Amino acid sequence: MRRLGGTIGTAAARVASWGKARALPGAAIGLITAGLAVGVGESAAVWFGPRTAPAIAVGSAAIDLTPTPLKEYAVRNFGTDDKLVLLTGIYATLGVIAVAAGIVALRRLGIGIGLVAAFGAVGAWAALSRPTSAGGDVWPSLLGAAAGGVAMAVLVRSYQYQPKSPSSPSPSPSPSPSPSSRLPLWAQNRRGFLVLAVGGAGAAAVTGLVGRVAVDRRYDVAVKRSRVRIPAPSVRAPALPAGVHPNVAGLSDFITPNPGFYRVDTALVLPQVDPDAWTLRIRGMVDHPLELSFAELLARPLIEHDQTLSCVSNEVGGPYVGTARWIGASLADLLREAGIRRGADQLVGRSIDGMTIGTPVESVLDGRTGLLAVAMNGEALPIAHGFPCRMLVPGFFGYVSATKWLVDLELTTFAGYDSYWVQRGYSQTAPVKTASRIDVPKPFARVPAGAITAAGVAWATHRGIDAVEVRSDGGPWRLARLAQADTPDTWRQWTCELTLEPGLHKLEVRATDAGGAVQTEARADTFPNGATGWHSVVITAT
Ligand SMILES: Nc1nc2c(c(=O)[nH]1)N[C@H]1C(S)=C(S)[C@@H](COP(=O)(O)O)O[C@H]1N2
Ligand SMILES: [Mo]
Repeated sequence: MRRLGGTIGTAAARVASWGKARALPGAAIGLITAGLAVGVGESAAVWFGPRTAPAIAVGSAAIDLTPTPLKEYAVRNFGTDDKLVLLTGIYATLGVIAVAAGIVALRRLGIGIGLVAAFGAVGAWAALSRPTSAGGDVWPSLLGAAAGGVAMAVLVRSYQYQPKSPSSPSPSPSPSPSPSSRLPLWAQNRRGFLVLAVGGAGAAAVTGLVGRVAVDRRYDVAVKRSRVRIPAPSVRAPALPAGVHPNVAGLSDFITPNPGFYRVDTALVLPQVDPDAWTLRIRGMVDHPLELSFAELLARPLIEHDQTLSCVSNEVGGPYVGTARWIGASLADLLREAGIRRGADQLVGRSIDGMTIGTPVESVLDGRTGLLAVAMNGEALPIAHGFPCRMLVPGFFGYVSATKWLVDLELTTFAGYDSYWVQRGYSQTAPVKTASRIDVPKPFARVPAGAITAAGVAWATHRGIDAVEVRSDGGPWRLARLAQADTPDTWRQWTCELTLEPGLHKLEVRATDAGGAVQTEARADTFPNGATGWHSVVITAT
């Protein structure tokens, strides 16, 4: 027993000291390998396009493959930061695996190289899985993996030629001299290893940073966007009535400024669409397929129109809603020019990055102001909001009406085609549900007891809002004072004076749409076609 124990003890000590001796250089080798692979991949993406960079490709594939409930969770908890969280997660995972691969590689180089190759394959597969991918998209991942593999082999061999220190006996077989002959003599000692490691880390940093900056520069369309001149619209929106916005501190602006407008999309890197090269195709079940340049789109009669846009993922009381003054060409006019064939009931918008969004043809043609929008609040569409052209159809959630970076319109049927979110379980079509929100007071605010003014917004886009009611502590509903309406396609602001005793209070709000339907109290999840329920805030009067 003693002997056995002693043997195990010695073996454990050996493994431990072996592990210790190799943990640090192994981790360094792994991280340098991964860094160089990612860096070379980023540099190669300068040629093959921003979405072919390995981490971006893997992240984009992950977004498309993520089960809907997890995606809902991410949107709920990380909001617009969800993409940052995802990329951080990808880099962290890569880092952990890289450390392990480096340590393993010191013992078995083949396994380490195999892991690097596997990662290259995953990156290449992810790049190919993009809906708009081309064969060349695999190169950044493959070149990155090749660079990483070479770096790993060189570093491992160089490290193995260090003189063995007596305190860390090596259980691995002595390296055979043949591979060493491929390394120059200077690399076959500790100093040589350090030089190689520092050089590898430097090369990783340079290729990564230079690649990233060059990609941003080469594909950035901000300068072209700044040169776009939007012609004066032939149909102007009426001036905003003076009374659309009650002057209450903390109440949302009536027109949401562009920088504060919510953004929801699956784009890990913003599509950079060159307006000079942009075209819009209209095809499918039409008599005359059309193709339009940006200049031709701008030359059409332009319509200015105020519209509230909201997201199906908006929770009761949530922030994914905003109102803007848009300018665009009439969607219905263009479709009529193309000649819609009988039976076409779905209009599918495609973006340059392959997003698909399906809208009922019937609604587009029923007289509402659907736009091929080119401007938002007095400037060309911001890149994040779809530059150079997006679709808008008032009355529907964004995922079934508001394709950004639009390049293609296809007339088809609902029976024949499911768009992106429909493939993931959401409803084929989803009219905006009547909703209302308390902006003031904020949740858990402390307010002076006595008279207070509550204020907020309510929307039933395209139907319009006829009434808003507020109550405290489950008491009788009181009619709020409605601010002036802009159009049925925009939200409506409201205020309500309340008198509160000292103590804790729960305020609730509900709206009635212009058809007389009262917003339902029944709670529904955002999936599969939008949340319902009354928004409430709990406050303390003191
Ligand atoms: N190309 C593209 N268009 C898109 C999306 C997208 O992911 N990709 N998301 C849609 C969704 S879900 C919404 S709610 C709106 C949001 O528009 P915004 O980001 O301009 O507010 O865009 C829609 N258009
Ligand atoms: Mo959305």
